[in-house]
Amino acid sequence: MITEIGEEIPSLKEKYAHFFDIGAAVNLKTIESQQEVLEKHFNSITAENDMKPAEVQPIEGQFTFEKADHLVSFAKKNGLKMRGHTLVWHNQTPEWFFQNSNGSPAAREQLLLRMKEHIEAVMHRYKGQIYGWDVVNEAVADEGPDLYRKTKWLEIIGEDYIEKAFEYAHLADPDALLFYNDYNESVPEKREKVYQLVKSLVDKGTPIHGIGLQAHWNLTNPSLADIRTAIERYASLGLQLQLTELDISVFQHDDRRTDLTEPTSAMLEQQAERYEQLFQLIREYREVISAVTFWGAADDYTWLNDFPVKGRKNWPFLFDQNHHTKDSFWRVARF
Ligand code: HAH
Repeated sequence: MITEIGEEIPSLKEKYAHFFDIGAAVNLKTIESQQEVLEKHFNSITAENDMKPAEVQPIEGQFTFEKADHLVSFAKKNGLKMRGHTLVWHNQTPEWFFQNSNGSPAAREQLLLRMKEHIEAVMHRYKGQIYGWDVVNEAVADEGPDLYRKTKWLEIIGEDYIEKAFEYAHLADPDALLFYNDYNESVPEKREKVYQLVKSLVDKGTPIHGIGLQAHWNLTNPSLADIRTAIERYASLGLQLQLTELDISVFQHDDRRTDLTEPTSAMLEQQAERYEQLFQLIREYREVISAVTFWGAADDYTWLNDFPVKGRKNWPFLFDQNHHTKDSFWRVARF
């Protein structure tokens, strides 16, 4: 495909072949509607929702792998790598995990067993097809003095639920790369907590291989300096890093406007500048960053539509609604 100015559109995954994988989160709709862009520019996918506990084990012992299987065969057919998301999380996890049939809270041993069986079932099914997993997602508290987010996992099992999850995952598939994944990961206060948590795992000899920086960012936050510090800090643990859910919202955190039907040109310019600076920075860290996965592929579909503001669209990616390259794309691809 040739642009108006006669320049051929380079493939992002080819441009970045010597740096890191370029991934996209997908679902059953987007593997069809975005097939071309996925095939040309990406060499890795993640299931946006279809491998979460609520999707694969909605009822105890009843596994529903149809959607996940379909995404795995799409990856296979197109020669894409696949990362797994996610095994242990406080969200999109059915209540049955935490309860007995009479409604009373599950005991620690019961919940550990359920965790182990869940991890085994999912990882065994995709062994050899999924190279790495977000084993624990979002276990750190955003604010305040607490290190651990208050969840049922924590409440019932205690702080060692995290290391247990990694141990079970390593037993289930010793070849899989195991990640701790979180958001607000570059905010200094939370960064130090994530560092402390992961350091304690490493010090205990827990099988963990990487940290996933979700990278749900916007046009100004976090600062490049904070992103750099987070990368340096996490890398000092000797683990590999990935940006696992990258998107750059065109709205500031407290912006609630819902009137825009398309992004302003100022937004697009700022976004392009931001993407350029970000990729310049992360190219410096190619030795420690093994993959950069966007939480979507093109602006026609993003989880940020309606979140966190209902009735508001967002345009966080490198490709527009029609899958055409944005300025943001060219600033990432030309270097
Ligand atoms: C992520 N949470 C999840 O990891 C992913 O599974 C989901 O599809 C989307 C985002 C991020 C998050 C957030 O940005 C704000 C509040 C809670 C969670």
